This record gives sequence, C-alpha cells and structure tokens, in this order.
Amino acid sequence: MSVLRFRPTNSFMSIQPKSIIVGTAGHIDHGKSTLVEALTGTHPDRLEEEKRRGITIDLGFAFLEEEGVRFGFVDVPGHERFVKNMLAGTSGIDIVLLVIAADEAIKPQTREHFDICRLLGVKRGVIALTKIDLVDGDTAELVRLDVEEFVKGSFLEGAAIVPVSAATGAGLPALKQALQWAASEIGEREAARYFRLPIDRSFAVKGFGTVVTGTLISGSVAAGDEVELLPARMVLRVRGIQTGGETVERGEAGQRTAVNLSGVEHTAVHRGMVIATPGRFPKTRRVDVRLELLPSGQKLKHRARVHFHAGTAETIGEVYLQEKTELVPGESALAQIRLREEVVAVRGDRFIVRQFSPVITIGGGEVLDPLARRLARKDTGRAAFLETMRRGSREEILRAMTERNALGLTAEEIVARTGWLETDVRAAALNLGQSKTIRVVSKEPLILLSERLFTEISQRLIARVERFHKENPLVPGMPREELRASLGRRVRTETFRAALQELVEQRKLDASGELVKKPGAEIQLTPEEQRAKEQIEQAFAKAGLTVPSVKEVLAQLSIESRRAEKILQILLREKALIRVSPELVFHSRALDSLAGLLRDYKKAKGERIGVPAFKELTGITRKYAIPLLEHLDRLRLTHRAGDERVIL
Ligand SMILES: Nc1nc2c(ncn2[C@@H]2O[C@H](COP(=O)(O)OP(=O)(O)OP(=O)(O)O)[C@@H](O)[C@H]2O)c(=O)[nH]1
Ligand SMILES: [Mg+2]
Repeated sequence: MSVLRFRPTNSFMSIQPKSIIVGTAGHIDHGKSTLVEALTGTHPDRLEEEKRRGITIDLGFAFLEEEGVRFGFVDVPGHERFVKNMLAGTSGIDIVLLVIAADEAIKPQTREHFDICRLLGVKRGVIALTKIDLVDGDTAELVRLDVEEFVKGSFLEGAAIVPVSAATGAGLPALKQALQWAASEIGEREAARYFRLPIDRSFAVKGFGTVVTGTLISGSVAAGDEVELLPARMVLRVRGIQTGGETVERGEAGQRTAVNLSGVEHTAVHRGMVIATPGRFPKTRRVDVRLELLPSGQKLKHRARVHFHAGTAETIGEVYLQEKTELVPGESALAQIRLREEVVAVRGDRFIVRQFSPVITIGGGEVLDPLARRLARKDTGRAAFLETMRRGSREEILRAMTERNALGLTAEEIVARTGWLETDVRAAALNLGQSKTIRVVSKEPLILLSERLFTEISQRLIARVERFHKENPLVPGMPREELRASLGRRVRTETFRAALQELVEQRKLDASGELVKKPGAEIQLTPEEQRAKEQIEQAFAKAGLTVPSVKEVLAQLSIESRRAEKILQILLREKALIRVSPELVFHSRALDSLAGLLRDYKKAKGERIGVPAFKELTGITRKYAIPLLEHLDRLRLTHRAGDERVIL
C-alpha cells in the first residue's frame, strides 16, 4: 500500500471474485509473517522497527488472488504486548490461519489468539504447522495430535492441519488448497446492510490527502458517496477506493479496503473510529451484552473494570453483572458494560474484554442492545428482553423492543439498535401491525407502540374526559390541548392523535372542533342553576341596549360567582348573549333590533351615520355607542369612513 493510485480503471471482469479475509493468529516467532510472504509474495511487516527487531508490532496486509477467490491477509503480531493490535486486526476476519511452529507447539499466545477468535465468533480456520523442516516426522506427528486435542469441541475441530515450511516451500500448495476449501464454506457477507468500516489505519498520500484502511464488514461504498466518521459524527466524501492495491468503483463487504476521504485531516482520524452510512449507526457508552468468561481465566466481580475491545476500538469499561456479584471462569451472563469512551456498535457485534491489570484476555461476548437502558433497581423484564434480543426473530425483537418503549419507537432508533435496513424494519413492523400486537401509530415518520400501551393510553383519554365532565358539569367538553397535555411528555403527539382518532371512530369520544367530550354528554344544570340562567338572560333582555355590567347581574344571583360565571359562559355559547367588548354583554334580540333600526335609518336618511346620530337613533350614551359601532364594523353591518359609518 506504499504506492497508492486512485485513478479509475476500466474493469472488464464480469464475474467479481469472492472476497475473503484471512487473519493470522499464533505465538510470537512461529512464522506467521514469513508464511504470509510465502503465500502472497508480500512481507507484511512494514515498520522500520519491525524489520530491525524481526518481530511484528502492528497489523500488516497482503493479497492473493487464486481460483476466483481474492484473499486479503491481515497479519497480526504474536508478542503478548501487542495483543491489542492483534484484536483490531482480527475483528472482521472470515478465516483464521492459526500458525503453530512444529518445534515449539502450543504456547501462551497460541491459546490467547485462539480464544479471541472463538469469542469473536470466527467460524472457519486452517491450522498451519510451520517450521516443519526443523523437526523429524515423529515430533511433527506428536504436535499434530496435540493440536487436534487443543481444538476439540471448537469451531476448529476438523479443520485442516497442514505441515508447511517457508524455508523449503513444502506444504504450501496444500495450504492454499485448504484455504480454498475454507473459503468455499464462507457464505455471503451481509451486503444488504448499511456500510460500515472500522478503521485500523489513517495516513496521508501525497496528492490525495487522507486515506483510511480497514476491513469492510458490511454493506458497500462507492467513490462519490457520503460517509459518516464516527464517533466524531462528521460527514465526509469518498474520493476513491482501493482494494488489494487496485482502484475500484465500489468496495464490498469482505474486502480489505482503502478509502480516500476528502474533508478531514488524516491526523483527525485514528484506529477505533468507523466510517459508515450517515445517520444509521449509534455511538454509545452503554451496551447490554452477553458476556462469557474463558475457562482458563480469572473470575470477574460485579463492577470490575476491564479493557473493552470492539471492532478496531478499544476503551475502558465497567461491568455491571445482571443479578450476580461475580462471574466465574467458563460461565456466561447478561451484563451491562459502561464505557469510558463512545464506541460504534449494533446488535450482534462481538467484543473482547481483557483484565484491567495485569492485562490478559479473560472473556468476550455479543452485544445485545447497543443503546441500553440505564439499569433500574426493579427491571424484571430485562433478562427476558435481552434473551429475545439475542435469539429472537426480527418480529419477536421488534415486539420486545416496543414492549419496553413507552414513548414509541422510531425507524431510526430500531435501525440504530439492530443494524437492520430500514426497509426490513418497515416490512416487519407492518406485518406486526396487521397481527395487532404492535400499533403503527404513524407511518411517516414510522412510530411503533405496543398494542398494550396504545390501549392503555386510549383508556386514559376516556377516563380523563369523563373526569373532566364530572368536575366541570357546566362546560360542554375538554379543550383538546388540555387533554393532550394531561398525558404528559412521555406520550408523543402522534400517539395522542392516533388514539383520539380511533376513539372518535369507535364513537367512544366526540371531538368536533376544539372540545373533546363523551358522546351525548350534556350540561347538567341543577334547578337552582337553571333559575340563575333564566335570571341572567332576563336581566339582559329587559335592559335592551343600555345593559348593566356583567358583575352587577351576577352579583344579584343566589349562587356563588364561579358557578354564575360558568352559566354566563353557557348563555354566550348558546348565543343568547353576545359579548361586544370585554365589559359589555348584550342580549341577541337587542342586537337584532339594532340591526333593524339601522336598516330603517338607511332607507329614510341614507347610508351615512355619525356617532351623534347613532346615539340619537338608539338612545344610548357614548359608553355603549362606540363599542357597539365597532362590533357592527366587525360584523360588516357598518363600515367606518372617517368620523362616520357607512351602513352596508
Ligand atoms: N526454518 C524455518 N524458519 C522459519 C519458518 N518460518 C519462519 N521462520 C523463521 O522464524 C522467524 C520468525 O518468523 P516470523 O514470520 O517473523 O514470525 P511471526 O510469527 O510473524 O512473529 P511475530 O509476528 O513477531 O509474532 C524468522 O526468523 C523466520 O525466518 C520455516 O518454515 N522454517
Ligand atoms: Mg510477524
């Protein structure tokens, strides 16, 4: 990768070779890098220090294309001090090439690397017995038996064990053949997922700028795409892509990929960051996981600190065990890990934990929920929920997620937690909506609520309206906004709308206009209130246009002012009384006859009328005349023209 050229090539190959990532593993000096060179022609050690000391320190890369398979090799250091580099290289590999020197057999990092591969969920592998030229046939056979015993019961049981010598070239064709077989058993990568590439290197190339490399673990990326750098949350443009040293239009899952990015300095990007489809992946500092401890390791106490490795990222975590005070070697349990720095993770991602000090690999596991809830003292559903997250079908997981989400789940949130495509989320959601276990509260934006919660909210709405009627017998209904607010902020407006709409359709509530009421709810007046109502109306009817003040009228009633005010409201709502100004209320009949007077005036004297003439016509003082004229203007019965009114 020393000479990077990002010029377009015309690819005339119609059949894409299958891309497979092979990661080496094994003890220091057992011949990993030498073997990679013997297979590919490229020595993976690139650092000056590596060459001087003859050991691998950081990850190295090489490529081999044979029989329609493009192998990308990730060569890792065997030195115990560099296991963390090994971890960054091993996440995302398809096949492990476990290297065991025939003259030394199984050593500590043989075990540790093998454990790591197991915990990371590597499914296939090939075992190379290297330096076969240094031992006799019997020794070689003994080591082989040892190795067979060592991998028994693991994913490597039955894997090819190939004796090789990089010195003589013996066994190399057989090793290539074994890699081909292993590759043929690797299924399709999850190309139909969002693009994600955990970064293992970032550097600058003259004339091109920032280049990052990594194993493309899902989806694909093309030149010109926008990608998001996480956890920085910067959106950047892809200028070009290389894989296996060749410029390509598109990088696919399963390829070692170099991405030329514009918009960022290479120094701002480092191992552990991720580039991904914008807006689809969460960054998190709290993950719910299933954690497994290695049988050979130490026990782990509740709230123990560990080194946490996922993808190429590494941070410190605190382990909160689910209902356990400690986890013993060989056991597994549900746990929450709180992280010191943000990492990118989705459901199903593997991780490794290493003891805080001394630093040794003690376990690992699987992320079940990357956007984990804060731990609550009484959260009885948590264990069952996480089990469903672990093993459930897409529908079961969606149902379980909605059950534990009172606010309603959005498509974005589901995608972020599961890594599924939004189209898949929508399809599953609509399915469940039909089966009536999940309520699709809104399709755009997609909001899902459990049917149970939706029904609960509907019932709360009915109960709230009923209570309102009881507490406000003189008011015909509850203002919509007040009803919405009564649900609190833990209910989305979309949910309120959907629930209310359904209740109206079911004729359980009535929501014409701004008021919500029970169908058939009537204002119930006591005989005393009924009498007061008549008294008020009569007082205004009698007064004609020279009305008394509202206060005066209400003060004469036998009921208290709060109730009297409500009754006044009823008369206003029934339009028996009309409010003309904040202080003045008239009977509707008085206003009708005023309109009649104006019509007669217009016929007799023409359409113009001044304030003095108006006062004379109606026999009222200026105090009433001005508000009344303004009222008539608003009703468009008159129109103001200078000091006069035009009768319309
Ligand atoms: N005789 C013999 N020597 C070998 C063979 N393979 C590797 N060596 C030698 O073993 C030494 C270590 O080889 P490397 O390939 O650097 O070992 P490594 O596993 O990559 O070591 P680290 O990366 O530091 O863990 C070198 O001096 C190699 O020349 C082999 O098949 N036969
Ligand atoms: Mg090496």
